[in-house]
Amino acid sequence: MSTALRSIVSLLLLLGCLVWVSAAAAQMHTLTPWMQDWVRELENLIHRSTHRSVSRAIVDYRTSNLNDPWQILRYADADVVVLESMYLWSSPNNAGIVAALKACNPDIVVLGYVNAHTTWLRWGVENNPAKPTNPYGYAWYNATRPYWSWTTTGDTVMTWPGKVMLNVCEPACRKAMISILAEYQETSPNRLDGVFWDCFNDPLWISPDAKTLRGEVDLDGDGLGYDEDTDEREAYRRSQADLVRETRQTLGDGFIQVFNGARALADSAFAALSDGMMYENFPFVGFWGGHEMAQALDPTLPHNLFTARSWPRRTNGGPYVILSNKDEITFQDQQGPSIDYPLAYFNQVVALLTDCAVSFHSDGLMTYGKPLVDIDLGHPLGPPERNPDGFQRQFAKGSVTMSFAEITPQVQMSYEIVYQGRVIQSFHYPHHFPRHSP
Ligand SMILES: [Ca+2]
Repeated sequence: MSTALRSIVSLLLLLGCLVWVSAAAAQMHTLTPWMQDWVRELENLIHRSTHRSVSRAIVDYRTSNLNDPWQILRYADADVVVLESMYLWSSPNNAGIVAALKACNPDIVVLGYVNAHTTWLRWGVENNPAKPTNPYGYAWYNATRPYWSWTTTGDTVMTWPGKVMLNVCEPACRKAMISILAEYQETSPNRLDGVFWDCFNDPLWISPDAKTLRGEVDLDGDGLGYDEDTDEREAYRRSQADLVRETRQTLGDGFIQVFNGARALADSAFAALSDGMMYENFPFVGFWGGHEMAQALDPTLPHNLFTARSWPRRTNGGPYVILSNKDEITFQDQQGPSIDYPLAYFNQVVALLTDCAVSFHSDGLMTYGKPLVDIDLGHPLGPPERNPDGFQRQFAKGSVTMSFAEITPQVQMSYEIVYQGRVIQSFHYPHHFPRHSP
């Protein structure tokens, strides 16, 4: 099926869905419980643009198949979507998916997850050169194969299990990486709004799971390990900014670049090169020592979230500053049972205070997620105000109040969200409302 035909079919199915929802909503009492949930969720989606005070991101590294109207509707509900480029540029199932998302939500921003300094080993091994199943990954692997990096004893540098580090200090390496992005952006049925670089750290970060290296990382091959080599560390730092600038030269100023990793969260000059940044595992990346959430909102710290949000560019609709946390805390609540409470709900409160976006997830994985209900307080009436123990902010139809008075390493805050005089969501450990699920 051609891309155009596929898009038309998707849209027709979507329109069918909406008509069905309208009809089904009128007959709600005749539906089974799961169908009632489905109808309510679809109604939420339909009313998306006027019923949400928090910008919503979907950061999903895992979902490979978006090719049905239901999936399109779920993802089109977001303001920003980050999906693995391999599934956008290589999967024939997903051809035209970006156009379908934009047909549902013209304002949606779709970003492709791309490697900032690595290649998957499996992208070379798994593919049959005559018929690669992942042509984008295979092209990336081959284009960057001359630029693998090595240790002082000749071992391959891996920064993540199965991911080889590329020598991004080498201009030709960056050129090869960018040429693959440009090629697939130009030729794929999916034209992205930009990329999500994973990841930029300073100093170089290597996953504890990948630390089986023999010898020391030696990007410049001078026999001196990265940790002792001042020039090498500076070259690596400089290469990250160069990669961003060179990508902008090739793909244009309007091509969005969002950074993952800790560097932009503390380095304002580097963040200023971006269109946004993600706090992965917020607030546990970017803030160390002491209570991380209190640090994130401490106006006396130079990299506090109120300040850091102002660092990225605004020329492409941003800044796209995303608070992501896939984890949950488990505790006995007011009625005794053990419950799992997503940390994303604390982050949603922070987003209401700071105008950041929140990414919810599911099952403790970096995949699709959403809050049970969207918070609809209308527009903010001003900036947040400090109260004795935390912050509050007034909105046209309600308010949000949070406090650090009773925090523990596990409990990030207490909070209340009020809509038209009524508490609609709250957390006062171990009490929470709504009780069955936040
Ligand atoms: Ca060296």
